[in-house]
Amino acid sequence: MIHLLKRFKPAITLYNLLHARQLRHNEEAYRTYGLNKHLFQSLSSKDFPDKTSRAWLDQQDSRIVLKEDARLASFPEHVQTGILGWSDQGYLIWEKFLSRETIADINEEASRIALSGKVSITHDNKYPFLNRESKKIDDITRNPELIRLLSLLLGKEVVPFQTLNFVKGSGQRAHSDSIHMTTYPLGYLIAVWIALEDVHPDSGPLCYYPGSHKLPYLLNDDFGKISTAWMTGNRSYAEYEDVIEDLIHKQKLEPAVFLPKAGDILVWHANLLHGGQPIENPDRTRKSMVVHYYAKDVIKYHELTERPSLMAGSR
Ligand SMILES: O=C(O)CCC(=O)C(=O)O
Repeated sequence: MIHLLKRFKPAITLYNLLHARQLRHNEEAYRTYGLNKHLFQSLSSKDFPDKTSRAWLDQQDSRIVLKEDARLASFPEHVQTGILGWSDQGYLIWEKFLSRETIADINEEASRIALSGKVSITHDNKYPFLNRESKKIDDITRNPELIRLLSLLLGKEVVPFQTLNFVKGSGQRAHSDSIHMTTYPLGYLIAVWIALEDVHPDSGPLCYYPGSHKLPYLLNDDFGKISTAWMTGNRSYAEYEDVIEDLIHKQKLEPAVFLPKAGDILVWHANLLHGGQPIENPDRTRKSMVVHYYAKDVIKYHELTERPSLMAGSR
């Protein structure tokens, strides 16, 4: 019953009406991109004319356009290499980005909030939106050096949307974040994975598929999730994951495994396939935090659920 209600478009509109203030961030972007819908209505890729990324480093090669760019020199040398390889690889790693003291602070804040029961765990292993509960965590998401890097990669101002904290590995199957957090034009999401402890290979590390961001974006229609005037499409998330798994086999993509030290970060592209490796030792923790960012001035929504994104404190 709940499942049907979540797919019923008038119920989505009602839910959105109750969260009207958090939808205002889309107002100007609807005008900019000529979207003739009300802010409260459901939204999916069917409402847009194309599935092309307009992010500048998808349209041009970072190795060419950033080689002589003065902004490059302000980043550590290994990060400069990552930035230059962005168009080709779809990810970069920044080692020792956060100090051990900052990591200890985040871990302390995360445990404090978890123990307080203020935020409930989702999908068995994720604490969402701890940035709304802790100024220290929120400050990390707004770290000026990080924002400078992400804005350079997207070619637009970025805003944090969501944090996800993990104590253990996610064991999540491979996916592109653009099925969950979607933009029009496409390509304007970017994510940062922060190691909150040294990651052990048995703990279910993050894995990712270098170069997979260049594959076409796989959205609802591409796995048969077809909506009607009244209902959003009826396909499960597992069916999406099956299609991605097939794609990985067909394209013979090889995963890379991220085994960072505490404080290292990995930044990934809106369409880079990634997931969590199986957990070999369930006693091991894998403390980590993901921050998802949108470009500020694009349309932000959730393709899977066909809802516009709610941005707390927007405008
Ligand atoms: O940390 C992981 O294992 C996966 C996280 C992830 O897929 C995500 O946040 O999009």
